[in-house]
Amino acid sequence: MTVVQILLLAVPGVFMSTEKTIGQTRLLLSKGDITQVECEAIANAANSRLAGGGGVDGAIHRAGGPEIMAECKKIGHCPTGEAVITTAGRLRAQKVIHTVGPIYKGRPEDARLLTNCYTNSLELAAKHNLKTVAFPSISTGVYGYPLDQAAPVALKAVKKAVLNHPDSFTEIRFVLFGAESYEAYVRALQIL
Ligand code: AR6
Repeated sequence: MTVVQILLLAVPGVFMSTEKTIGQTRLLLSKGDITQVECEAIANAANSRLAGGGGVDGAIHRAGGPEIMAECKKIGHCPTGEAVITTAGRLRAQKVIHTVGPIYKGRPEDARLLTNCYTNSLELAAKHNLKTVAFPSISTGVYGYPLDQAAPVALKAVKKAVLNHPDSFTEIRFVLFGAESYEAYVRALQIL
């Protein structure tokens, strides 16, 4: 290996793989806005009242229109770690899966609840025969989960769910908002 190659490998994100295949499922990391993604389902980082809010939740409701909130109101509540499904309104996706991440407190419970978000979201997607699913980085905004801890938890949970549902998904994509988030997931993917 040349000195130039060694230096490039040391720069995060350069020459590091941003996808992996698990069985028949492509696990992909991309940067961007999840409201613009063309997957069959997109996940939302919601709150337990399904009341809308800031961050990705606000962006999804703004882009998808009032139909999504109307269904959220009918459902009413979603406990932390659980997931519910609604229409995607005007979005390109067919469905939005709303899941409620834990508010980070630095306890082992956090990782268990964050794992449940991905597991339960993918259970719901499989049940509805939604084969391509996009996730934001749940809990790592307003809910304060450190990215370097959340990324490996998220990827491990998705890997396990894919192995449990070998025929259900063709593509699972993380749509990461900003370089810091993207790079944390790229690092976590290397050791998955
Ligand atoms: N596309 C993809 N990711 C995004 C987008 C977007 N358009 N916008 C933000 N992110 P957050 P949480 C990233 O705060 O931490 C809401 O008020 C963002 O950079 O949206 O689970 C809810 O109603 C971050 O990396 O969700 C809840 O009350 C990630 O999405 C609470 O926030 C998650 O940040 C949930 O907090």
